[in-house]
Amino acid sequence: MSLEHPLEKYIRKGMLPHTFCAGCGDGMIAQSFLRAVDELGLDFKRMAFLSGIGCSGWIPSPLFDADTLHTPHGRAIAYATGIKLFKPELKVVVFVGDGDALGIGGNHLIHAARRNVGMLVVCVNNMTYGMTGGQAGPTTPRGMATVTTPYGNLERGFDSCELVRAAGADYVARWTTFHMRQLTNSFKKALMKKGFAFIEVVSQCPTHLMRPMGFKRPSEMLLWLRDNSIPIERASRLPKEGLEGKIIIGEYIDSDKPELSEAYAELIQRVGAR
Ligand SMILES: Cc1ncc(C[n+]2csc(CCOP(=O)(O)OP(=O)(O)O)c2C)c(N)n1
Repeated sequence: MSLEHPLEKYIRKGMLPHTFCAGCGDGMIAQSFLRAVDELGLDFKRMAFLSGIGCSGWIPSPLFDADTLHTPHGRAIAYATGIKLFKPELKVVVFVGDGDALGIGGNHLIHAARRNVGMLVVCVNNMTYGMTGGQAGPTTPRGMATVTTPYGNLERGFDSCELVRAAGADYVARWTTFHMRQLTNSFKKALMKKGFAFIEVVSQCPTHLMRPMGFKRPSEMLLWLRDNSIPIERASRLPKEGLEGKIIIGEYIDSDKPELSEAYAELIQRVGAR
């Protein structure tokens, strides 16, 4: 009997045990993603993985035994755009933190969605700048205590899914680390999309947010994610005031608009034929 985990074949040799903090959601997201790849039977060697600087950047790099590129903070989507246009046959997947995707890298995100570049962006929203010590960021909920907002965050968090949908993405969804089965199914759908796909996963950061949130165990953070989530269908029937501080989960859009690298290839053929 083999004792190897069925997903271990996707992990680069010598990379286990991984370096995530105990109770972090990053390992759960990695597993959910690899399960989707496995269930779809995708060729891992025909995929390119990119990440920025941040805890979530460690999900593909160095963990995944595939082509990975660890880019400067906030720039992974720009590198991914270059890869997709140069090698459109590759499935391009980007793992970024909420600070990376919506803070420093916000413009790259908006414009990649507007151009509908064929890639999947997985935004791990742990509600904080994890790697640098738990500062408040663009998705930190209002009122949440962090090291830079000890009396509670005064700002409203970004709604990344609304933003990316409005910018023009083909597929947008939000789940939490409590919703692993839905997340895997969503990964499967997003991986088969031609255009720009974006999945936000709201996750727990036990190292920096567990105590400020008043919890003793990471599992309590998972229950908090469960209790604060509302399916998008139900949210659409509720008054806006009732949704303050809630995590609206589900699919925001599922469409098939023209994808940039395909349009680019057609242009090259058309101009080349002249
Ligand atoms: C250009 C640049 N600015 C700032 C930093 C410092 N920095 C490294 S990681 C990070 C924040 C990471 O937060 P997030 O993107 O939310 O990812 P997480 O670590 O929470 O997964 C910052 C600000 C950097 N490395 N490069």
